Amino acid sequence: MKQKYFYSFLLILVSYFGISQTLDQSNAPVSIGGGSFTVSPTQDIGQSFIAGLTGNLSKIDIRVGNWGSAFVAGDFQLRVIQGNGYGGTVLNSTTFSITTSPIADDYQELSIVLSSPVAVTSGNSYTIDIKGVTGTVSTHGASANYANGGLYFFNGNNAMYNSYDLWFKTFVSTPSPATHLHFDGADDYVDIPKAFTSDFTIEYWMQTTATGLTGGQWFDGSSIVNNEVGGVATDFGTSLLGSKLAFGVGSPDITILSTTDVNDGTWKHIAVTWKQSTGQMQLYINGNLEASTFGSTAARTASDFIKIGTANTFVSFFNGNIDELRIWNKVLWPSDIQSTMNCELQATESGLVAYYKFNQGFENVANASVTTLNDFTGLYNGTLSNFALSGSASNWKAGSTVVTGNTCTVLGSSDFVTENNLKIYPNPSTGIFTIESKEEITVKIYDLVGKVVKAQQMNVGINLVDISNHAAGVYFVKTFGVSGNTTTYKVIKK
Ligand SMILES: [Ca+2]
Ligand SMILES: [Ca+2]
Ligand SMILES: [Ca+2]
Repeated sequence: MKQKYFYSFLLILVSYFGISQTLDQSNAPVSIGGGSFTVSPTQDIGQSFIAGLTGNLSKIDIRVGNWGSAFVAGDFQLRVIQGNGYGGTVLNSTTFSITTSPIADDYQELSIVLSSPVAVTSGNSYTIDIKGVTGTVSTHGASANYANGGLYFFNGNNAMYNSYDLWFKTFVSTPSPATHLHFDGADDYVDIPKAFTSDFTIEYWMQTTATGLTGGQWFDGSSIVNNEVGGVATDFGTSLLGSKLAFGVGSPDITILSTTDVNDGTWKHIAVTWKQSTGQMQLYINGNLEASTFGSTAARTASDFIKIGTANTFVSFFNGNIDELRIWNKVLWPSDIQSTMNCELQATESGLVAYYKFNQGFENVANASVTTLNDFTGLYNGTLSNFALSGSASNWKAGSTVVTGNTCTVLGSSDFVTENNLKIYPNPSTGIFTIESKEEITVKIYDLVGKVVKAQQMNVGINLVDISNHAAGVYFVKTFGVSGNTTTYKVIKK
C-alpha cells in the first residue's frame, strides 16, 4: 500500500514549485535504520552540509517517523544557518505544521518549502536545524556516516555526533544569467562617461510601476538616463515625470513628453534624439514618434557624465528595471530604431558610441563583485553605486524583453537615395516610392517640365507616395521641412 502524505504546511509558497529545482545533495544513507532523533520544544536536531551548487536553496526534504518518542501534532521550525553548527547567521526560518501522526516505526519524506529562498554558494557550509515549537516528532537517522555533515544536538554544548546522519535532501534552483538591472529608487545609480557633445540618440528599455516626481521639466521628474546639472546649462536627460517619459535639452530648458504612460509595468522602449544644427528633439516610445520640438543648438558641454537612475544633481532616483542602453553620436532613422529595438546590436554599428547590454551577474543571487557595467564598444564602462547586489531588488535580474544573444542582422541597403533627413526607395520604382523622413515634411513631385503631379504631407517615419498612374520617366521630388530646409531629389518611374 502506498504511503499517504499526511502533512500540511503553514508556509507553502506554491510558486516555488514552478521553479526548476535541482537536487543539490542527496544525503540518503547507504542503509537506513541507524537511529532516530527526537525533535521537540526542548530538543533541536541539526546537521551541516556543504552546498554542491551555487543558487537558491528553496526546499528541504527530511525523513520523519514515529519511533519511540510520543508524537505530538503541532508547529515546527526549520532554520538554515550559515556555517557548520548552530552559531552562524540564521539565513531563513520557516515554520510548518505536522497535524497527523507519521506511521509508527516507519518513515515518511516531508518536503519543507522555505519561506524565502536562501542564496547558497557551492563549497560553503550550512546547517539545517529542526525544532519543535509546539509539536514533537522523530527524525530519521542513518547508520552510515556522511562525510560532509555532522549531526548536532542542542544540548547546551552544540555537541556533534559523527556516527550518525540525519536523512535529508536539499533542492537548489540554479540562477539564470541576468539580462538587466533593477534600480531601487532610493539611491541606486550607474555613472557612465559621456562621449559626445553634438548630435545624439539615446535608446533604452525600461520597466516600472512607479509614479515619477512631477513638475514642468525633465529634471523635475525621477531621473532615468540623465546628464542634468543644476541650473540652466547645456545638459539633457530623460526622466519619469508622473506617468510620462520626459525628454529635455537645456539652455534654454525645453522638455517634451510621451503621450502614453510608460509606468504600466510592461517593458517600454525609449529613444530620444537631438540634432544640433536645427535643435530638433524627438521622443519615440516603442519605435513610434510621440513628441518633437526644436530646442537649443548649443553644444552639449555641461557635464562629461551621464547617470543611469539619477542625475548629476542626485535629487531623484528611478525605481524599476533598465536594459539595453545605447548611445549614438547621430540621429537614428525611425526605421533603424524600429528594426533594432527588439534585438541586440553587433556593437560595431556606425555612430554607436557606447553600448550596455546589462547581461551581467546572475538573477537575484549574490552579485557583490559585479559592479562594473560593461560597454560593448569597449571604451566607456559604467560604475554601479549603492546597489544591494543580492536578493530580488537592487540587483541583476533575468527576464528582460530583449533576449540575450538574439542579435540584429546587419542593416544595409543601397537601393535608396539618402541625404540629410530623408530616404527614398526603391529608385527606380514602378510608381510607389517609400519616403522615410526624420521630420515632418511636405513633398511635391514635379515632372520634367516643372508641373506638380503630386503634393503630400508626410509624417516622421515611413510614408508612401504613389505616382503609378503617371507616365514612366524622370521626376523630381522636392521636400519642404518644418525646419525650413528644402531638398530636391531625382527619381525614376519605370
Ligand atoms: Ca540585456
Ligand atoms: Ca539643468
Ligand atoms: Ca540602494
